[in-house]
Amino acid sequence: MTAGHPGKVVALAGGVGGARLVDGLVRLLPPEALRIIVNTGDDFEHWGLRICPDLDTIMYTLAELAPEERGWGIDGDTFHVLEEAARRGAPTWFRLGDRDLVTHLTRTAALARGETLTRVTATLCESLGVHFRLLPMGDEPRPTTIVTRRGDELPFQEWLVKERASAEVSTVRHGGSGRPTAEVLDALGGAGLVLICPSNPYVSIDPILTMPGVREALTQTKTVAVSPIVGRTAVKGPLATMISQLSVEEPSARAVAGHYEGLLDGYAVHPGDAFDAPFPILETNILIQARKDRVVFAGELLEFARSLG
Ligand code: FO1
Repeated sequence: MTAGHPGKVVALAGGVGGARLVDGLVRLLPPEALRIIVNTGDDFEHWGLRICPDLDTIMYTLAELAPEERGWGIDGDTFHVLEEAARRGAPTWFRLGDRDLVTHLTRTAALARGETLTRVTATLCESLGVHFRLLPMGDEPRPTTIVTRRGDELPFQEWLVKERASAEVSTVRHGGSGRPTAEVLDALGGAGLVLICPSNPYVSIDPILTMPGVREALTQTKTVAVSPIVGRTAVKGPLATMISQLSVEEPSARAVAGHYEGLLDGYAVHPGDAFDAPFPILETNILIQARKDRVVFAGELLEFARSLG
């Protein structure tokens, strides 16, 4: 463990699953003790706008704007723009709400003025009363591409949303420069604990882990992951099928721990999913769709992490 301040926590997060754990952590840690490094591999251009789904999902969740069950977008948003776009023949497979669009318009304009994604994310969070630091993993695009068994190369959102994750995956490709921001490396360097959120390891956590300097930082810091799988099924999204397609393993909490080979000092799994591991396992309820469960689990997780010494 580095000399990092024992209280400084860094969370690596993707979309809905990561947002829910972070929503619990922010009720227990002050802003100066928590940094959230967010996947930008899902980001894409749509309608001429820069869309950052994972950054927005976490921001809206912390602003208490996200719908509790669905997890993304703004609860109660309207879709008049989308309906008009449909009338004019524009692509509407990615549902952008009217209030959600303000985020995309603001971000796209700021980036066009030369602002960094890190800076515009901070401004957007402040405008929504979110006082925690959301750090994009990098300021340069690092688009995730899904290479299907048929050999097609699909941008992530087209695979996930437009094709409803129907095409079998043969590999996941991370594009772009892959340089982490100084803020990300600074957060990792000073961390006493890194939490890998219950996000999809292949498309939400790997884009972060495969950036230079990140994996090395984790090997020198106490690192605890939360399983994104309960039994044989993913808590959210296409993860279970991806595990069977991308690894020789059956989908399980154990398979995900195997994917993080060598990084974990502890692992939280749902009751019944524990296994023989070279690190301690916390077996507790990890289903935290309901807001009230998020802070309960986050508290148990921090206590478990502290118990690791
Ligand atoms: N997911 C969908 O399945 N369908 C959508 O139409 C959709 C729209 C959308 C708009 C804004 C946003 O921030 C997220 C949105 N998502 C949608 C979710 C998103 O595709 C995934 O949740 C993340 O990329 C996975 O982490």
